[in-house]
Amino acid sequence: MTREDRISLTHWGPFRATVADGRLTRAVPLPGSGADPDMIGALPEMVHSDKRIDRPHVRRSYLEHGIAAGGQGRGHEDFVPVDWQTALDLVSGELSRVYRDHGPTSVFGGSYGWSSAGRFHHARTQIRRFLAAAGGFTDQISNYSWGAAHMILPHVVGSADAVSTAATAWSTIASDGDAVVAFGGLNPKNWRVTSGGAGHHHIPQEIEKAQARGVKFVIVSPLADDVPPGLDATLIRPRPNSDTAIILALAHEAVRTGRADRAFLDRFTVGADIFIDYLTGKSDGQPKTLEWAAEISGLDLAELQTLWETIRQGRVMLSSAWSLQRADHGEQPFWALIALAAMLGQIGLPGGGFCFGYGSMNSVGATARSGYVPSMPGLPNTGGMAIPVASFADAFLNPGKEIAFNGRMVCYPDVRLVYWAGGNPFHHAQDLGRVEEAWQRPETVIVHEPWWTPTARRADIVLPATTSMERNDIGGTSRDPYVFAMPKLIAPVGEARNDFDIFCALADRLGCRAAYDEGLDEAGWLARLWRTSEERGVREGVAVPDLEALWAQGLWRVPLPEEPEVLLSDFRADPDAHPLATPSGRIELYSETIAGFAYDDCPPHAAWLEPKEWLGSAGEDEFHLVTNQPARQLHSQLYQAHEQDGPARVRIAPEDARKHKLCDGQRVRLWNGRGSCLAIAHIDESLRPGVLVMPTGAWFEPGADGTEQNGNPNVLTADRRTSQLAQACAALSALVRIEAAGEPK
Ligand SMILES: Nc1nc2c(c(=O)[nH]1)N[C@H]1C(S)=C(S)[C@@H](COP(=O)(O)OP(=O)(O)OC[C@H]3O[C@@H](n4cnc5c(=O)[nH]c(N)nc54)[C@H](O)[C@@H]3O)O[C@H]1N2
Ligand SMILES: Nc1nc2c(c(=O)[nH]1)N[C@H]1C(S)=C(S)[C@@H](COP(=O)(O)OP(=O)(O)OC[C@H]3O[C@@H](n4cnc5c(=O)[nH]c(N)nc54)[C@H](O)[C@@H]3O)O[C@H]1N2
Ligand SMILES: [Mo]
Repeated sequence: MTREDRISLTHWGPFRATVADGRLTRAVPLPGSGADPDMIGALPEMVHSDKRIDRPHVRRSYLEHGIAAGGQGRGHEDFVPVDWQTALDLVSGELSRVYRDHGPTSVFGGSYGWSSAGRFHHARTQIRRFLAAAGGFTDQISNYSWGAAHMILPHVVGSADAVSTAATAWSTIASDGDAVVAFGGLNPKNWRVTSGGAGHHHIPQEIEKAQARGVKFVIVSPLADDVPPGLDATLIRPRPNSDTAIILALAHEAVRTGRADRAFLDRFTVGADIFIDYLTGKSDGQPKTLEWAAEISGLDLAELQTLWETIRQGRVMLSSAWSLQRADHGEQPFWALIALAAMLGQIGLPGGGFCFGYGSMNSVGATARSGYVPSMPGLPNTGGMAIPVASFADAFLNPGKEIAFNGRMVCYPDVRLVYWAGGNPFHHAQDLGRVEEAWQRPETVIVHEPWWTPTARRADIVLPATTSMERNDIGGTSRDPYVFAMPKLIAPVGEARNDFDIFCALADRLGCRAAYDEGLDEAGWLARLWRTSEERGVREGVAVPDLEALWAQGLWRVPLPEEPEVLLSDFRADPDAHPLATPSGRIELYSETIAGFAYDDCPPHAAWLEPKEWLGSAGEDEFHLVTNQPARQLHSQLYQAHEQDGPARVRIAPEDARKHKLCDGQRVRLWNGRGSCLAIAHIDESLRPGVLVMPTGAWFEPGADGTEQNGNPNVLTADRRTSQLAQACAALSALVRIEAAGEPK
């Protein structure tokens, strides 16, 4: 029987599914959603891939010897298929042992990762609920996406909303703006994706409207693709990681030319004078002039003068992609951009001020009424603890070590058991050689995965999870005006089970079932979750369909709010009635709190600090490696569905290719002191010389000589944090070398 009437959702967009003989045979983007046909079209291949895990498996020596087997064999040994009963007994036995002998903090269950789009079956939410119910665990704080911003923004503007949930609507740029300066660009590949899946792909139209009204765009990025096609923008290509210097110099220019909006600074900020003393060089002897920034950024002075001319007058939106803060001292470019926006005095006005993430994800700056996509409630992690997200390998290697983190100390736990569901640390973590070493330390590693990912292959016990096609759910994101029903399209592939059902079975064994599932099954939970949306509708006077109607329609378009969002508009309208949640209630250009931390890597006002690795410190033949998000994948997801014709591509500028005698399409090896990987050289006329760009997403596959074979750049990136304040991922500060590689043997 063929059925073609079902709509569902992935993080990369909504689709219409064809199911024949119990298989998903075709998936096409929902018309109007703007979802990428290539990514959607790969779904059948992905769901029915031969990389699916068909039943539970246990690493051979672990099955034979238990924890006495040690962790060295992880990733090298074969697996023995076992039945569910055996696997679940093993897992619950291990959990009980570690809880009994070592306590909850020895169970590492932060399980960072994107999982899948549905809100109920979201694996990371479920594993954290389960481990909280079971007695607590070591969690992970924040994320890889905007970890530095997450920690610095509350000190500066009182909350992290400006990076997590709030943004000035794009529509106000067309209605009120004169110029947009986009640091890190506006790369359309990133709009293919939204956490929770977006029904509406709005940015290209908004940009078109803005351009038609004469809004000027300046893109600041080493890579020309960060300019959306069809946009007539000025491209400025600085050295990677030098943006803070550029932004500070623009702020200095505002002060020097008398353009700085003194009335705004006095009313809405604190610490402007200390910051200005830094800009002028009064406090450190170095005026932050355009010439100074030209030297650091490798730009022509004329380019910086043009940039200043663009923002000097009119309504200006200063935007930064999240990439800028995923680098050494990643807190600084965001703080500096807020400070520059404060100088221009347009924070809180339509089309002006600052914004984070226009270039990073589809739904940022969309006009939508939030709160109608239900979210699965968590449980308190009593007895547990949490470490910064990107510090897990460091923690596995150094139990008992103390690190500074946002004004306090965190002591790493003694991790004995690692439990991951819905993430792929062998994709997302830096310095994978070090992660491999750290991964051997715990006594037991348990992974739920639909596919044999590099992480699943490095587990002791692997439990096959269903994909979102194999269960019922509700999906969407609060920054998008649609909610989706996600009906079960096909039966579970092989013996796969829902993460929720696996945790129910374990909770039964551990005696915490009632705390975990609260007496509800899938249908019960979906009804409970949807009731929260219905109740909100009653409160807000919005007619919300009942669950049955949502199911019948497949989706619901949430009515739009009356006014487009403008970040900090309430504060601007009346800062006394709507103070920020900073100590002063104002935007903090100087933070007493951060001064009190006395961190040498995060001073109390935005400042230029040299990155540890960047072109300014590069030796001859060293390149700055930019590892951006993959165009046709969501991180490592979809890798299994694309034909792989060799390792991933690395872009190189023509003069660099000539210098290293490399031609287009040639196999190359990238290397540094941390590791090496293969790649295919792709000569890119538009790239800034000295920079290599290689997307993440290839499945980690070390070869016999240790060289990673598929082109996973995280063997080269450093396992180093942005600063002691945020302890965030700094993947985008890495120097590497390149050379020709022989043909595969
Ligand atoms: N060098 C470098 N590294 C980076 C970045 C970078 O810019 N540069 N970016 C970082 C960022 S921003 C992020 S967000 C991370 C992303 O890193 P991850 O979120 O870890 O990457 P994904 O590939 O999305 O991993 C999700 C995993 O969940 C599995 N999965 C999907 N559905 C289910 C399910 O229902 N149940 C279970 N149990 N599993 C499921 C998928 O198969 C996949 O293996 O990478 C980070 N790493
Ligand atoms: N197709 C697709 N889209 C995605 C994702 C995906 O996996 N696939 N992942 C999603 C996720 S989880 C996240 S967090 C967001 C991430 O969003 P971002 O972090 O904004 O995305 P990136 O692609 O890493 O970086 C954007 C651009 O920044 C530029 N850049 C890098 N370093 C510098 C620098 O130092 N200075 C300047 N000026 N520019 C620099 C690069 O040229 C790069 O193309 O993307 C989301 N969108
Ligand atoms: Mo991310």
